[in-house]
Amino acid sequence: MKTALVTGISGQTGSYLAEYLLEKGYTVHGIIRRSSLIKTDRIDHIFNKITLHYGDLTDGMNLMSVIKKVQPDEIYNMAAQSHVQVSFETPEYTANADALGTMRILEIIKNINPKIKFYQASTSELYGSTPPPQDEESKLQPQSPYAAAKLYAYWLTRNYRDAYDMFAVNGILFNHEGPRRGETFVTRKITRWVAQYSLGKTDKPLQIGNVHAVRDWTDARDMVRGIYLMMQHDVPNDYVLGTGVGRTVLNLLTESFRCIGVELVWDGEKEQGINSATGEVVVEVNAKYKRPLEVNSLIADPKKANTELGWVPEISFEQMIEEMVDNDILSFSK
Ligand code: NDP
Ligand code: GDR
Repeated sequence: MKTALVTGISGQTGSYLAEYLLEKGYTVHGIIRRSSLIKTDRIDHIFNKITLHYGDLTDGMNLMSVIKKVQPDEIYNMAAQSHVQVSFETPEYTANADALGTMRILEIIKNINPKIKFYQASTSELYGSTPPPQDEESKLQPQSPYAAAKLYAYWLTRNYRDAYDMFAVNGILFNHEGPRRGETFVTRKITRWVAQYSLGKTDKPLQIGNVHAVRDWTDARDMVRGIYLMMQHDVPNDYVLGTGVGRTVLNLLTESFRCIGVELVWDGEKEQGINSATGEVVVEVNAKYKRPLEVNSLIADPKKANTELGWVPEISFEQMIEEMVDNDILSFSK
């Protein structure tokens, strides 16, 4: 039986990963941060099957003692300050957690047991202004403090693999979503608002930023399968995971409203979304949600993962959004 340590286990993808590893027969440990309110909603249902340790990526001594105690076979570094817009306001903290945090874990592995396998949660944000489609060979041109911090972590993961013969891999994951997605990311922000609208619980239009940005949205559960396959492959390598289909934020809005039977019409001049049946303004662009630098278009070319890992996503975009809207309707109905 293998032992895995998951940082960021209370986050969206870390929680799905923990479930998946349990299904595979792993003993699962996770690191959570102390907070004044309990934030374990995403892992409450598996609470008795996993072991949690308090910790923080910014605290090297703590990481050292947890890793020594757990003696994992595999470490999945899912923890991060993961919000791109927030990273413009907290660049130093983002670098400390996302860049130096990764370095701390790599150094500990190197020093205490270089046989521990390591997964780094890298991101399509690394490509920044490079036009799509993006694959493992595309130029890395980060456009935010978040992406720059993740670039350091990405390179260090490669460097430790090459220098110390460690099994260290980068999963270069494009956007992934699901009912557990954080509430301030664009998909969940929209599905939550749409759910409230369908229940008559909104008092003003949804406030949104750039509706023209293109992203490749995949279901987080499909991604978790890909992450696992990378870690079980014969040789450590870096892989892009995504569907290969790009959609605008406007497409996402239209699809989310479709789930509640509303046809959304976009007025490009006024930058407003209108309910075609009632004429009501339901979406408004608000500059507050626009970023100092935008990443215009990210669309994966996942050929390498398709051929070398046999990974293909199974859940469609439409299924994923419908599940998110339904799930939000359910929780707002309580
Ligand atoms: P979330 O924001 O949902 O989860 C992040 C997790 O990291 C939370 O458990 C959070 O804890 C924890 N965390 C944050 N800061 C620290 C810290 N200093 N020390 C320890 N733990 C910390 O992110 P996702 O699950 O969506 O993403 C997982 C990883 O994948 C992240 O590294 C993200 O950058 C990366 N990624 C995500 C993509 C996506 O589309 N979801 C795409 C590509 C990469 P708490 O609950 O206390 O805040
Ligand atoms: P992203 O995800 O920045 O791609 O990072 P997010 O959902 O925040 O934004 C996607 C796109 O939507 C535009 N947008 C808005 N975004 C938010 N959050 N809120 C809004 O109101 C809004 N309006 C428009 C954004 O400008 C952007 O173009 C996610 C995170 O999970 C990262 O951790 C991860 O590395 C990348 O995906 C891949």
